[in-house]
Amino acid sequence: MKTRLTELLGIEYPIMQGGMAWVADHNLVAAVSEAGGLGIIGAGAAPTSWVKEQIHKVREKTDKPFGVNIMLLNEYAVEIAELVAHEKVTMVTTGAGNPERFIPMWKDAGVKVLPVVASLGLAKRMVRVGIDGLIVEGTEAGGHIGDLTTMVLVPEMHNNFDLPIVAAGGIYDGRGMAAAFMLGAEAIQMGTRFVVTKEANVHDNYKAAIIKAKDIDSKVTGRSTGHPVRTIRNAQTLKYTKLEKEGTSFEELERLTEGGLRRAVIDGDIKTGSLMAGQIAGLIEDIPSVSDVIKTIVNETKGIIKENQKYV
Ligand code: TUI
Repeated sequence: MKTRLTELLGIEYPIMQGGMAWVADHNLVAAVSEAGGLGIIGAGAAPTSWVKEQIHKVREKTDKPFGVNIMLLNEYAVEIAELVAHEKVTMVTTGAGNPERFIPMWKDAGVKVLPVVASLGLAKRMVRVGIDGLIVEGTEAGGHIGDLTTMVLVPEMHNNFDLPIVAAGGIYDGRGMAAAFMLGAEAIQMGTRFVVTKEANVHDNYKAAIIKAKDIDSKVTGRSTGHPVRTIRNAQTLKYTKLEKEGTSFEELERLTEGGLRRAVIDGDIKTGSLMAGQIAGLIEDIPSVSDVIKTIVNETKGIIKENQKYV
């Protein structure tokens, strides 16, 4: 499975692991990279020292390439951006904002830059500054999201740029990976699928909630405040939706969800925690190892692509 992205990043399979806050630590990242994909540390809201420690711990476990995701709302985003350049991490991804101002520094350090985008306008600005590829994330994804689906966004970006595209949002098996290739992507990124693996340091309650989730359990809150977040519905989303309808201020709504992801991932509080997960939560039924996830999806994708030859 050679694509421009396996070549660019020096990886065996065009499969990346989303840089999820509180979830994507050295353990998960090293497991994904060791299995031939690309693990990505999720800096989330963490301080710079935590990210530095994770980079060093991944390097103790594997000599394979890996990346760092910088959530741009993090108060230490500037420092973490500098750390990534200093450590010469293979690649950096960004979320929840515009990383334009950091791009020249990363390029000078030889760090590959693949921002996560959810709309064409932002992608155009970044391409002008000079990036190596785009992670195109549809609204099916978990956590902080945009409006458009993966099905529409990937061809939209493919029409506009001659850059390798990573499709994200709504992918968890070989059918999704093959479909992403058909839409013009040259790699996929998965988040929720990697949350529910043996290696993910995530509370068992969280993994169980994803396995239990049905199709309609995926909810988006915060559309009215301009900060839409997809989670699995629980007492917290119910309360949030009610307050949102009543026109509660953004600040008050923020207070309700503050620390919610930590509560869910670390404490296993599935009632008032933010159970961020993509729409595919409804389809996930098992807790495999990371290497089984990667092996299975690669085999399924190859099988589906061969099988579809019958149509031509
Ligand atoms: O970033 C993500 N997913 C995330 S970040 C996160 S932590 C968080 N928790 C609560 C509230 C806010 C953040 C959980 N999940 N995915 C990548 C992504 N980026 N999706 C959408 C965007 C995005 C949205 C708007 C990127 C840029 C943007 O534009 C801002 C601008 O400055 O133009």
